[in-house]
Amino acid sequence: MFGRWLSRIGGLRGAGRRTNVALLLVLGCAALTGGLAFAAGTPIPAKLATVIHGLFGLAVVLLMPWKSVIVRRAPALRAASVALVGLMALCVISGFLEVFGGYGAIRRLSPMQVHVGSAALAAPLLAWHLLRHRRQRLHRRDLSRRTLLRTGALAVGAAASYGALEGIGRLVGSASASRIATGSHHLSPEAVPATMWLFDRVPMVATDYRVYVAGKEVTVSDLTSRSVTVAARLDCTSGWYTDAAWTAVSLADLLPAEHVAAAASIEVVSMTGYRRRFPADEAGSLWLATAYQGVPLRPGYGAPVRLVAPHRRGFWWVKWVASVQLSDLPAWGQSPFPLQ
Ligand code: HEM
Ligand SMILES: Nc1nc2c(c(=O)[nH]1)N[C@H]1C(S)=C(S)[C@@H](COP(=O)(O)O)O[C@H]1N2
Ligand SMILES: [Mo]
Repeated sequence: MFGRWLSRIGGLRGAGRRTNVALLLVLGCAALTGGLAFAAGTPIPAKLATVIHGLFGLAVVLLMPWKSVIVRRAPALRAASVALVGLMALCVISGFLEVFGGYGAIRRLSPMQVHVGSAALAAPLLAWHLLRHRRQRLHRRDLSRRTLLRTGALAVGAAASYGALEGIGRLVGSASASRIATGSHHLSPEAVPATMWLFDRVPMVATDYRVYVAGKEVTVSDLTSRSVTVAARLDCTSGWYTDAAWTAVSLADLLPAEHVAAAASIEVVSMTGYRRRFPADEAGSLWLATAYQGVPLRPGYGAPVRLVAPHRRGFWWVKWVASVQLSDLPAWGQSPFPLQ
């Protein structure tokens, strides 16, 4: 019955090359906007990226009836294609779990980690899939009124599904209703997990720990004695955020103003090698913290010194800071996301 209804509105029998092209474009845009959602640290760009990402994610789901017709027509299914389907299903299901289920780790994996992980694993399989089925390009005659209408229908379908899901989420009081612009869910300051970006490890810390700030040694007690209390939101891309108070000193108070003015960027390096580079003019909004909620930092959380970067996502908040260096390299001269 449902199938017949679908075939009336869009012609399921018309599923074919154009479905594949549409799916590829939509998947590409989903991956791109997902990445942008991770990169955005401020509310408006973050909201734009997450909403548009949600729309593309839902468009992937809406194309499934057509894609499944193509799959059923195929003479044989390759193992790689079946794995690709499995990973895409995992990606979409974990995406919904993240939005509606809230932050919750199962065996130390959050839905968001499964979501991005499955998308990343699917990428090489998708590339392989495209090589095996490469005669799927767009033709000039595809730019027809009919294609335009179908694209419009897909966009309207995605927007309507998005609106409906958000509405239902609000009505039933699901976690989706209270998520912030980046999509993250609230955790109390005490409940925050010690979080690694990828493969970093908690380092051993010497008792006479020193931080090198523009080449000068600074002790932990030097930092603490110059600190103030900073309220900041730590918003991790694994799907949680917390509002907490940090005891911290501004990099603008530690670095000579004329050197900051002459530099292009500030590189903050961890004892582990993990590092992030910031535009030099952000010095005033970057902080070296030694305590959290009035208590000295704990080992997994960056003790004895970590960065607090209130306007940026969690992966910028370098833990176990070993050095802060001014540099002539531009801030964009780094990988957009850490690799360790
Ligand atoms: C390319 C395959 C991908 C698909 C098909 C996909 C699909 C989805 C879907 C269906 C949702 C739920 C949307 C909603 O109901 O609002 C979602 C949420 C989300 N995805 Fe993806 N996604 C993909 C890749 C990625 C990547 C690569 C990232 C990050 C690097 C990402 C980050 C997010 C975020 C942050 C949310 C939560 C957004 C919110 O709270 O509104 N996604 N995704
Ligand atoms: N050296 C180092 N710093 C790091 C990370 C890391 O893996 N290594 N993870 C980052 C990420 S992804 C987040 S969300 C925050 C988490 O801080 P927390 O452990 O205090 O929750 O630290 C950031 N700083
Ligand atoms: Mo994070």
